[in-house]
Amino acid sequence: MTALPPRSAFPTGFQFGVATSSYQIEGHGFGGAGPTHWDTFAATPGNVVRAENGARACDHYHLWEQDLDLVAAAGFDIYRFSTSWARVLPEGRGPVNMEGLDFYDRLVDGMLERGLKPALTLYHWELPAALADKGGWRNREITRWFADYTHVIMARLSDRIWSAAPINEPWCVSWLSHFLGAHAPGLRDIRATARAMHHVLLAHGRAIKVMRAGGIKNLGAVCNFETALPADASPESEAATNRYDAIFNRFFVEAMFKGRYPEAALEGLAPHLPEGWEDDLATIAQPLDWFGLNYYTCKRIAAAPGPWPGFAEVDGAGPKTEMGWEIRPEGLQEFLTRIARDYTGDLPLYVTENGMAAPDRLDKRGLCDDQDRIAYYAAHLRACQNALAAGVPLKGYMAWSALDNYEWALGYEKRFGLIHLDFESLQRRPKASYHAFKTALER
Ligand code: IFM
Repeated sequence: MTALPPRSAFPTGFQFGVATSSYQIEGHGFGGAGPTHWDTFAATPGNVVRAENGARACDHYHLWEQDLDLVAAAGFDIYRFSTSWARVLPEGRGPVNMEGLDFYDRLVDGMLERGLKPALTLYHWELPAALADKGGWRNREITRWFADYTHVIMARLSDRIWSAAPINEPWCVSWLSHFLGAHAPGLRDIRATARAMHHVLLAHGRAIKVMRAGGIKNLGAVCNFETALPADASPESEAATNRYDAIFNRFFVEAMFKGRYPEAALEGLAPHLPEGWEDDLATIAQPLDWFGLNYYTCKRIAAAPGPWPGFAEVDGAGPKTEMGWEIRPEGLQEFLTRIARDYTGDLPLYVTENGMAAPDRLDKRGLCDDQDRIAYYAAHLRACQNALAAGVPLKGYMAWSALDNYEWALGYEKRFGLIHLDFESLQRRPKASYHAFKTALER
C-alpha cells in the first residue's frame, strides 16, 4: 500500500485542493439552465458513449452541501469549480437566470463556511446552444459575449472568490473540439480550429481585462500539457513531435506570456487565422497573477502521411490508466520546470488538475480500494516535490476530481473521483484515495 507524501513534506503554505466542473457534476437539467452544445453533441448518435449527457450528472445542484462537507472533511484548502454560462445566461446573452446566479452565490458561501477557498473557472466547456448557433468559438463576437458573461458572474461573486481563471484547457476548447471532433461541437475543420484557437485566447484576454478593471485580484489561466515524445529516433518523428508540442504545449502559453504564436504551429494555421490576428496579441498577453497546469499523460508521436500537421500518436509501452493514458509522473516535473523557465519566471504555479481514471469496483462492504489511484497520486506529488526542490515556485496542487462524474464523450464510464458515485442512487462513498489524502493532509 502506497502512502501519499504528507502536507508537512511541502513548504509551509502549500495548498491542496480538488477540482470539478459545472456540467460534469451539477445536473444541467435543473434550475432553469439553457441548452448547451454538449446537449446537442450528446444527442447525436455516435458522439458520446451510450449518448449520455449532463442532465442529471451527480445532482450536485441539489446535493452540493454533502459534496462540500466531504471535501472539507478531507482537509483540502481549495475547491476548484466552474460556473455554467448557460445556467446563468440561458441564451448566452441577455436575460439572467437569477436562480442560476443564486445557486453559485450559495455554493461560494458554502465553500467559505467550510474554510474552502473558491477557485473559479468561468468556462469549462458547456457553451450555450444559442451561441453555438451563431458559430460559437469560430465567431469573433464570442470574445465580447464572454466578456459580458464574465461581468455578470463577477458582479455577484467577485467579493468572495479566492482566484479566477477564464477558460479551462484552451486546447480542448479548440483543437480537440474543432480539429479532432472529439468534443462538442464535433467539427473536423482546420479553419474552424485556427479561429477557435485564436478566439479562445482573445476571450481569455478580454475577460482578464474586465476583471482587472473591476479590481478583482488573483487572476490566472489554466492550460493542459502532455509530454510529446518521438516514437523513434528518425528526423521525421522528431519534426512531427515538435509540431505536436507547438500545438499542444506552446501555442496557448506562448500567446499568453510572450504575445506570439510558435512558428511550428503557424506553418499550418496562419492561412486560416482571422485577418488582423496579430493586432489581438497584446490583448491576449494580459499580465497574470498565477498560472495553472493540468497534467495527466504523455504521447508518443510519429510522422504521418497527409496534410499538415502530419503526426500520429503511437501506443507507448508504459503502464496506462483506464483512459488508455500512459502514466509518466516525471512529465509533471518536466513541465513545471519548463513552464517556469520558458514563460512564467517567478509567477506562482499551481497544478490545477492531475488524476486518473481507474476501473473502480465497490466490494461487498461498499468500499472502493483504489490503490492504483493512490500510487498515481503519490508519484505525481513526488514529481511536485522534485520541482519544488529544483526551485520552481509551485504553490499548490489540485486533484482531478472530487467526485466520479460525466467524462464528456466517454459518458459516466470513466471514473476519476476520490469519491465514488452510484449514478442510480446518487450515493457518495469516499474511496481509499480520499482517505489517503485525508491522512496526508493531517500530517
Ligand atoms: O474530465 C476532464 C476535465 O473536464 C478537464 N481535464 C481533464 C479531465 C479528465 O479527462
